Amino acid sequence: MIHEAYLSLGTNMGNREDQLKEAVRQLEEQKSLRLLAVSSIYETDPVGFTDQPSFFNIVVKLKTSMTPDELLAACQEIENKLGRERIVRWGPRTIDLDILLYNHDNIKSDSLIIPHPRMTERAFVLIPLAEIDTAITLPGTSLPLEQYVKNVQGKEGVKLWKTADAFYRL
Ligand code: PH2
Ligand code: MG
Ligand code: MG
Repeated sequence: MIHEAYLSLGTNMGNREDQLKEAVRQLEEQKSLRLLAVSSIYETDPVGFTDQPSFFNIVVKLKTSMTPDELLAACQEIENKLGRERIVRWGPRTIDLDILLYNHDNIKSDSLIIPHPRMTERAFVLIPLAEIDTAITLPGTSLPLEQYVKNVQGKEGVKLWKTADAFYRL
């Protein structure tokens, strides 16, 4: 079975563009996964704990034969790999890979909640997601993605930092 999934990637330490590039490259190297789209890079104000540097965020779309738990493990492995390097170079963990959507599934397990529970409120997720796919609807919701994007427009200082073409070519 081939599944379609979307991931959100974020980083706010070290060389943010290099870390995103390296994470995307490592996703591309996975045998049972194919990247279908990579968004532009957005520079975004930190959400939640605000006393920290601004983030770079992207969203990627992919096809995979992995189960959600296998995909989560692959994401965590990439976080660890980049994290290990960062411990040597710059200290703390600097990349986060979150599964946003997996097919149209609603998943609640001890390890995973899909769709990502806070994604409909987060401009740093919705704006890059809408860039690669405006037409999707989110499972368990009645509004189209566009409507959620309208609701968060102008929040969280989401600024286009580098276009998809200039950032990463698949
Ligand atoms: N990730 C968080 C918390 N806050 N803020 C922005 N702008 N971007 C993120 O990726 C982000 C955040 C926790 O994972
Ligand atoms: Mg996160
Ligand atoms: Mg995470």
